[in-house]
Amino acid sequence: MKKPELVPLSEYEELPVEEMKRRATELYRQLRRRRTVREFSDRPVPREVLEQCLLTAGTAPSGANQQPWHFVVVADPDLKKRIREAAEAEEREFYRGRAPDEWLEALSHLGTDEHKPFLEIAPYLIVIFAQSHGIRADGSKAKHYYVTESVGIATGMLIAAVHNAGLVSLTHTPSPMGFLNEILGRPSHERPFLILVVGYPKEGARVPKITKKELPEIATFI
Ligand code: IYR
Repeated sequence: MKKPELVPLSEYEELPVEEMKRRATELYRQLRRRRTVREFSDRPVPREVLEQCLLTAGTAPSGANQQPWHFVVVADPDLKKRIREAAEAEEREFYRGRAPDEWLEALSHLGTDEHKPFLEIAPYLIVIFAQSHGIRADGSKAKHYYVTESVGIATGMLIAAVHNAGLVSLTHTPSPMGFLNEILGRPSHERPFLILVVGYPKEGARVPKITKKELPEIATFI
C-alpha cells in the first residue's frame, strides 16, 4: 500500500457571498445558451482551442484519479468519411427496425434520422474512449473503477468548455460503436463512449424547440 502524500489546497479561492451568487448565476446564463447542434459549417477551428478544451476535460475528477479516458481528435477527411459510412450503416439498422417504437417515438421531436452528414462536414470529431483498465509500466493491467461515471463527467466538462470557447457540439452515439476501434486503431480495452462533433454552426442553423425542466422538477432540498 502506498502512503498518501498530501499537499496544501493552494489553488482554492474563497469568494465573498455576493460574488459567489453573481458567478453562479453568470455560469447558468452562459450554459443555458448551449444547444446541441446538428447543422455544422465546415469552417476550420484552431487546433489550439481544442487542445485547451481537452485539457479542461482532463481536469475532471475520476475513480481513484485513474483518468480512464482517451480522446481521439479526428480532422482527417478520409477518416471522417469512413466514420460517417460506418455510423450511417448502423443508424440505418437502428431507424429501420432495431429501435423499438417507444424509442423512436421519444426521439421524434428531434427530427433525427440515419443521415449523418455532420460527421464529414464538421472540422473535428472528438471520439471519446473509456478505458476498462490501464497498463502499468511493467505491462500488467490496472483495473479502472467507476469508468462510466468518470468519462461522463469529463465529457460534460468538455461540452461546457467547447461552448465556452464559442463553438457548438453534438453528442452523437451511433449504436453499436465498435467500428470506431477498428477505424481509429484503438485497443479492445477502450470502449467508444460517444462522438463529440465540434465546430461552428452552419449559417442559419436551426435546432429543435425544446425546454429544460424547472428547478423543483430536477432538485429537492430537504
Ligand atoms: N443514435 C441515434 C439515435 C438517437 C438517440 C438518442 I436517445 C438521441 O437523443 C438522439 C439520437 C442518432 O444519433 O440519430
